[in-house]
Amino acid sequence: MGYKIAVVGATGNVGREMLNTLAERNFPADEIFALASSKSIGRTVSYGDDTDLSVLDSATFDFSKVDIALFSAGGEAAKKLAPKAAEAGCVVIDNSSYWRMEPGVPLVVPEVNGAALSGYAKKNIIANPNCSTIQMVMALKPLQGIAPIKRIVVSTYQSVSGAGRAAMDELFNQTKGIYVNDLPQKEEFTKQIAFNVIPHIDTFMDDGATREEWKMAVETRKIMAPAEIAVHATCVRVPVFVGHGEAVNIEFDGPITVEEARKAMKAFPGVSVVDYRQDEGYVTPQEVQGEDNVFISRVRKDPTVENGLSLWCVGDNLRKGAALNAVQIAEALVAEYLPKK
Ligand code: 11C
Repeated sequence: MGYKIAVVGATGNVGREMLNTLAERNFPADEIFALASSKSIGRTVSYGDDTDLSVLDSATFDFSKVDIALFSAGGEAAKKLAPKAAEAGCVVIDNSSYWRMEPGVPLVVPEVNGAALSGYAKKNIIANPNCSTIQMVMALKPLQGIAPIKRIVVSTYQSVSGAGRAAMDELFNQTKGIYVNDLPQKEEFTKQIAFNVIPHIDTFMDDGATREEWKMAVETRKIMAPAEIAVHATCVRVPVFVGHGEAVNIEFDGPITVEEARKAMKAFPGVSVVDYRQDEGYVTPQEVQGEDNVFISRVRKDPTVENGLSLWCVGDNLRKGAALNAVQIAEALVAEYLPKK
């Protein structure tokens, strides 16, 4: 006997990665349902090496048939369908931003604040954080144990897969088009993404920040609570297919050495430190595609403040940044909270 699982948004970048991750990690599933909007009915998606699942309509699916529903179907589905699924009795793990800041909805990175899961039954919904937040808090949590963190200034270098499959196609087609002097129309990005970088992810807010930048601040504070960390982010899209990079500058309320920081991050589950001050002694986004861990390099003192460190952090935004973190939440749920099957 195992659990019955639904993946909602199963044809998208993250949905497909959720199915891969469930299969790869031998999640104790009896039955898996691949769900998507009505326009994907009739398609199939892979689950593991030799199973194809037919895509079913998420709008008409009976969620009382499943124990856990992993949602990666965007904000509208999260708003309308997630409460319906949760009321039907299954636990929803939602990858959109819709529920993240809702009181009573845990926002969880299991290695960082797994204990927050205990509050899941209030709404039967758990939120998966934004990919750029997840990889940053994985680096911050072990450091917080050495000296309290006061302030973060972070610049992100985010791959196009964060914006979906059509965005990946746009990078590919623009790159090809430039070589043959036939540049396709922009559709997914506001400026050319091939051979360029775009300092604009998600919509603009009244204070001039983008929502992606705002999310990094508020989500970090919710996950790292009760620490009240100030976060100032600049989020930038770069012409990389998979893997986000982040340059993180951290100001502490007490002393911390580079050696202490490296040692603490190395010991933290899900984090690898690759940091040699020589050619190739650091990790780049291209190297982390398909990797589960968050990789830290370029740890160094920031001499311009009393207790400051800078570091470079990279992660696969579709795995730890999305699908893997959601599956790890599901694993923690079955290990500690759901009835045994
Ligand atoms: C990006 N981080 O790279 C975004 C994708 O709030 O879940 C995920 C957006 C979110 O475009």
